[in-house]
Amino acid sequence: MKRLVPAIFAACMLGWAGSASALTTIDFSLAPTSFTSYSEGPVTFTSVTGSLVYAVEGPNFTNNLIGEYEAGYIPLLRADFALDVGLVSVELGDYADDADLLYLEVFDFSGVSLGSTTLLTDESFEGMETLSITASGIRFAIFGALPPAGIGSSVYADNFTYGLSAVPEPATWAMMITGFGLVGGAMRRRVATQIA
Ligand SMILES: [Ca+2]
Ligand SMILES: [Ca+2]
Ligand SMILES: [Ca+2]
Repeated sequence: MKRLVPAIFAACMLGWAGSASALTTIDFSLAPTSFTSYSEGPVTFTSVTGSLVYAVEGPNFTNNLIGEYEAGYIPLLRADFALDVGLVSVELGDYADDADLLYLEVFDFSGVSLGSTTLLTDESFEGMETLSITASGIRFAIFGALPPAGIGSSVYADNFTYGLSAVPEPATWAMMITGFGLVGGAMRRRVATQIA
């Protein structure tokens, strides 16, 4: 029993850590060539303006998403989650024909921003950069490129990654409660032995 208790306790802690670090990446190899809404698992991709989104070859030579470009607005993409998410990461990139202000922002279920990040690439940049945000209770993300006048335009998006919030799942909770109970029981027995 004395060896078993630390082992169960360690297993509980590993289970908790495991639920926080499980990441899923969507590489858009299964996405249709163009769509207004596309779901993969618990994630649904749309454009913020309701326009078409294309799955085309990007600067990393695999399928990327890119918003339909129309003069006068900057196409932004949106990902909605069917459950709370604790991490969002996306690769954004472009070719060397303009400067881009890469952008990722995450929101809770009521639309309150939980964090945002940007990265300015210059006109000579060609390729992909990774933007990521960790926060609890993420329900949707908006990503692409922001305007300042003169820069900003479409950018390509790929390898959209999300991780579930760091909340122990029911099975983990059950294991933890059992583990704490065993630890408590062992401690009580140790106290009883000392008194005797
Ligand atoms: Ca891809
Ligand atoms: Ca560019
Ligand atoms: Ca661009």
